[in-house]
Amino acid sequence: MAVAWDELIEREWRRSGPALQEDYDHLGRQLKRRGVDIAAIEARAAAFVVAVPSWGVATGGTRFARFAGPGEPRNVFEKIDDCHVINRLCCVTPDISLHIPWDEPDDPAALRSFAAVRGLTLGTTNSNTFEDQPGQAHSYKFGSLSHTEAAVREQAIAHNLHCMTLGERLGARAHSVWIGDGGNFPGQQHVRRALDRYLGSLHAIYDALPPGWRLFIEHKLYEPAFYSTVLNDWGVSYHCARELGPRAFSLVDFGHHAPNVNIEMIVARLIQFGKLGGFHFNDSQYGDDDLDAGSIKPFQLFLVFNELVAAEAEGVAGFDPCYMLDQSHNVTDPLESLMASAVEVQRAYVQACLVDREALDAYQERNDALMSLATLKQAFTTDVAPILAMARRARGGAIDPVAVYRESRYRQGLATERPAPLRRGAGIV
Ligand SMILES: [Mn+2]
Repeated sequence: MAVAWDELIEREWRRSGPALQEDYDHLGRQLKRRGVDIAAIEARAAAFVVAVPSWGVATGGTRFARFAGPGEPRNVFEKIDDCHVINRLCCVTPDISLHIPWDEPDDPAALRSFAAVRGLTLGTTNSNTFEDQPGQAHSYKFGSLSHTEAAVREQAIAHNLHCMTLGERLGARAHSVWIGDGGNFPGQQHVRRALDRYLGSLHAIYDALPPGWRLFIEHKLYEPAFYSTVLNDWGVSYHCARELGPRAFSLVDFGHHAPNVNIEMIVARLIQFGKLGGFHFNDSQYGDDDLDAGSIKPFQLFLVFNELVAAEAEGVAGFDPCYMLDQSHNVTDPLESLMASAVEVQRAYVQACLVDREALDAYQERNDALMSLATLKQAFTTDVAPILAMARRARGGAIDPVAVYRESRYRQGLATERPAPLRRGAGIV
């Protein structure tokens, strides 16, 4: 669907540019009083990158139902087109995380160049051994990499190796292992043996990791298994990453913890132990709700970035986290949710860049609890929207990505261009 983005963006600038400039200049003076150079912060905002998942541009669902929207992408090329619109407007998502086999291309080289001409890369592959594919020899109903039967484990290992071979042709640099292994009933699994089998399978995958690649594993306390999971928490994830070797890292998905778990503490510890691989951003009220990043607990998101920016500032060795959105958009236009979420994640990063670290260190040394929090709150309550908008503007993006997207009527155009048969049924993605 061809849209005259430049024209729309210029029209927006004529309409909203003067007010933005005024807000930006005012914020610049305010930050200067705090000893902060707004241009330097804007440069950091502009350098920030968060990947979007290929599967995220299609409408998600719950165990109850899925309500497909108009103009859904029908193949991976249309998904890349949608990802391009997101990055075109918010300028923060040039990388795509590809799910195999949902978005497996027949011709990897063609997909890679299709993405490249749109300024996009395909940085990570994600395996799927939590559902059966047509014609598959063995079922994953009772697990994959940790299955009791060696033949099932071997099939799951082979799929992961296939993902990495494909990823090399796509220009990827990391592989993320997805599993649904676990038990639905107490006693169903010998939990220690299941973990031993999982780790054995992971070793085979790790040994085949292409040069320069990183391997990511992701803990989750429940779902699809509802009583126990093989990689149930960050401790087990850390243990496995350490057992595997220096190129294996733990991912933190915001929805994969019990309510009230202090996620920023987990992040700090993984940084400290050199095993933080990156993030799957989303937000959660009860469990793995897959709500939009920053929609429920923006302060938590900020506190996580506070740990990340501190590690960056202190030059922690090997610190190089990979950021990705991992959400299921059930009631919104996925493109709008992804744009808004990318901006929320970038906002938390920029707010964390405003923390007066020297002052915070001094308050911490003096055990001044109240002023330590006040230092964080000063950064968190600063409205950095003008910085984010100017960073987008400088790179040809929109001041308000969602407003320009709606004005473009891109979605309405797709409804005609991509007629889809009515797909019933439930499903997370
Ligand atoms: Mn995830």
